[in-house]
Amino acid sequence: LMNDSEVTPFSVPGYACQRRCTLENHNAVLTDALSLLAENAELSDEDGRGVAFRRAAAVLKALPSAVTNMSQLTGLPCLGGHSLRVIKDILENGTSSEVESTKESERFKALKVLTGIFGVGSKTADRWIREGIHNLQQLRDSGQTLNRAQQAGLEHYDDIKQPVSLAEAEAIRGIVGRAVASVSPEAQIVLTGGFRRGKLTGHDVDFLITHPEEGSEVGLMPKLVSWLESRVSCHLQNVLLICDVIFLLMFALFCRFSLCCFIDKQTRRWRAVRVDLVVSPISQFAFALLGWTGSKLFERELRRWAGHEKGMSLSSHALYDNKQGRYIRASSEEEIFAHLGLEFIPPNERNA
Ligand code: 8DG
Ligand code: MN
Ligand code: MN
Repeated sequence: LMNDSEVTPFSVPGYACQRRCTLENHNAVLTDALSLLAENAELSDEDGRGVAFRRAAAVLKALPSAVTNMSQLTGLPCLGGHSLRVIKDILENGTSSEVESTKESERFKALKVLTGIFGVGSKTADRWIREGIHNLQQLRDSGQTLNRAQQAGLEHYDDIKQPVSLAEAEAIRGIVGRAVASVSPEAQIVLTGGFRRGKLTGHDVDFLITHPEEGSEVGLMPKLVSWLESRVSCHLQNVLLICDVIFLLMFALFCRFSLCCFIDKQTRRWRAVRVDLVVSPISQFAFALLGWTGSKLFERELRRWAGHEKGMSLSSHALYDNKQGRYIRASSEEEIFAHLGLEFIPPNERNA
């Protein structure tokens, strides 16, 4: 063991969008623990606490080696008293009693199971728990009224919980890509989300679609969806069987759809996969690409940086300069980072 006097503290910048963070994590035990507490806070509608744990975890993810001694953390940003206590517990005892008891708590387990159903958020889950519903069987037996998304979510619970592989994501890109090409030959489709950051699995597949001519993207989404509904059904092709890219659950949120489709891998089994489709006009494409690549914390930190340090408002549509009272155009992610006065961070280093 080192003396405190021999320890060189780590040093990282205060905002996650100033840090390069690959998928290599030297502090996974600590960040898993903090992420679990973040998740518990988020599921309990304590977003402030959730963000605090997420920020603390992101700082540890960015460190070049494993933390072995508390004094290495001196001066690091975003590590509040609560997070430091958890880290100390784990360094000294191998586990954190708070994390362990959270993991084992009936309420946390029930919240996880119920919000794991597509279409169920923490408010609904909380109401069900107060009505004595803690698991899927109790939910089925309860006679609760479920909307279409939730019905499909319950029906395909095991599939949707199962991570999507990169191979599956690419297969789905092929299908959606063909559909896009059929309804609008010049339209472009890009894989965003975790897969663009280099992850090999994900909880869904995120696509961003645009058209090189401003305005030609209008109406693309409904055309795409009806093409998928009518043409993809029961289309057999080698190892890939696509049937009924579900009409089950398609809900529009502005121009955003989240739908679920069945694919067959080599197993010829069907499975449901969550797919997020976003259409963006070309003038907003760089902002949409940046906004949908993630990670969620990286995005949040970009917006915090823009607001607090630059007096600007960043969204996945635009960048607005609050002082000058005008929108700032950008046609690439690099330009947006430059406007924000940030060093460009490539997607595979945005894994905060
Ligand atoms: P995963 O699916 O591999 O598990 O992780 P991910 O790809 O990083 O997460 P995600 O939940 O699919 O989210 C990808 C990005 O999309 C994330 O940075 C935040 C962004 N995003 C949403 N929902 C919304 C939304 O409603 N509006 C906007 N503008 N962005 C959103 O997830
Ligand atoms: Mn995703
Ligand atoms: Mn998504």
